[in-house]
Amino acid sequence: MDRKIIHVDMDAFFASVEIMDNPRLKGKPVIVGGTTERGVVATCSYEAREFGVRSAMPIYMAKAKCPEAVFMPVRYGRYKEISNKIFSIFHKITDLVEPLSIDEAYLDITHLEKDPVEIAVFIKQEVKRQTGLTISAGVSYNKFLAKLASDWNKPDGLKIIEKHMVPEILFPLSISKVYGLGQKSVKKLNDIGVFTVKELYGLPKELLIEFFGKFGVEIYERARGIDGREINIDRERKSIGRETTLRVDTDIKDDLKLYLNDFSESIADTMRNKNVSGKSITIKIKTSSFVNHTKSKTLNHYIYNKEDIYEEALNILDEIELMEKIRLIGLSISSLRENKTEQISMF
Ligand code: TTP
Ligand code: MG
Repeated sequence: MDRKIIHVDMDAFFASVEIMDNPRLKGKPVIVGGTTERGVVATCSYEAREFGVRSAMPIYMAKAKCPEAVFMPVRYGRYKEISNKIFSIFHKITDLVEPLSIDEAYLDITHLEKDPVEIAVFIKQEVKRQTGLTISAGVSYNKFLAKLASDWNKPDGLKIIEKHMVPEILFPLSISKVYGLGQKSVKKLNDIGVFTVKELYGLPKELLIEFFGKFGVEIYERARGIDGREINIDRERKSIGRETTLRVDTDIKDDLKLYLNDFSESIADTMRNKNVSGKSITIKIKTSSFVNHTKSKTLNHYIYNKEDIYEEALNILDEIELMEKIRLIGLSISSLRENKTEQISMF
C-alpha cells in the first residue's frame, strides 16, 4: 500500500515573524540577519526575494541589491516559541513527526482514515489561527515528492502530487531539485550533458552506479519518483549532546574549551546512565550572524568516558577556523551502541 506523507514548511519564517510583530513592515522588503556588514542574511520576505536577496548572502550584498530593505536582527527565542506551537499542532495529528529544522517537518499519516488533503488544510488553518502565520504543505506518497510539493506554490501553498502526475512534474525539473544530488554530483552530470530529470531518467542504472557507487541506485529511483526513506522520529534521540548560548560572543578558543570540558563531563554522565558508547563526535557552532556550522569526526573505536570525549572534541576544535565570533557552541556524540555487560563493570 502507498504511504501518505505530508511535508510542511513555514513561509519566509524569521521574516514573517518580524513582520507580524512589527506591522509597519507589511508589504516591504524585510531582511533578517546579522546586523554588521560582515553578517549574512538568515532569510528575507518574498518582497526582498524579488530583488535577488537570498539566505546566506552577505549583508553588504543584500544592501546593494535592495537598498530600501528594512534590516532586522535575529530573535531566535521568539522563533523557537512559534516553532514549539507548530510542532504541537503536528503532534496532535500523529506521533510520526520528523523535524527537519525549526520550521519544517515530515508527517507520516498513512495510518489515518481522514483524507490527507483535509489534514493538510487543517494544519494550515490551525497554524494560521494559533500563530498568525502561513505554512506551505505538500502531500504525496513519499518524502521526496512531499517536499517538492510543499515548495511548489509557496507562500501559503498546498500541492498534492499523485502517482500519475509524476513524469509530468519531475521531467522538466533541473536535476538540482532531486533530493540527494549536491552541487558536485550536479556538476558531474552536467558535464555529460544531463541537466533535466528527463535526461537523468534516460541514463541506465549501471551508469549511475559506476558514477556514484551504491548511491547511484537511489538517484535512479528518484528520477522515477521512488523514495523509500522512512519517517525518522528518533532523529534527536540517536545522539547525546549539550549546547549553550554564550553570555558574550567570542572567537577565543580557550574560552570555548571550558564549555567543551563541561559538556564532555555531562555527556559522559548521560552515557553511563544509558549504558552506551559512541564513536562520532560533532561540534556545532552558531556564529554571531546566526549561521550554523557543524564539524564531525568518526573514530574507529567506541568511547564513553569524559577524557576521551574531551580529547576528541579538542581535536575537532583545532580544525575549526573561526572567521567571526560565535554565539552558541554544542557538542554531541552519536553512532551509539549499547555496552556489553563487561564494559558496565568497568564504570
Ligand atoms: P527555510 O524554510 O529554508 O526558509 P524560509 O522559511 O525563510 O523561507 P521559505 O518560504 O522559502 O521556506 O528556513 C527557515 C528559517 O531558517 C529561515 O526563516 C531562517 C533560517 N535560516 C537561516 O538562518 N540561514 C539559512 O541559510 C537558511 C536557509 C535558513
Ligand atoms: Mg521555511
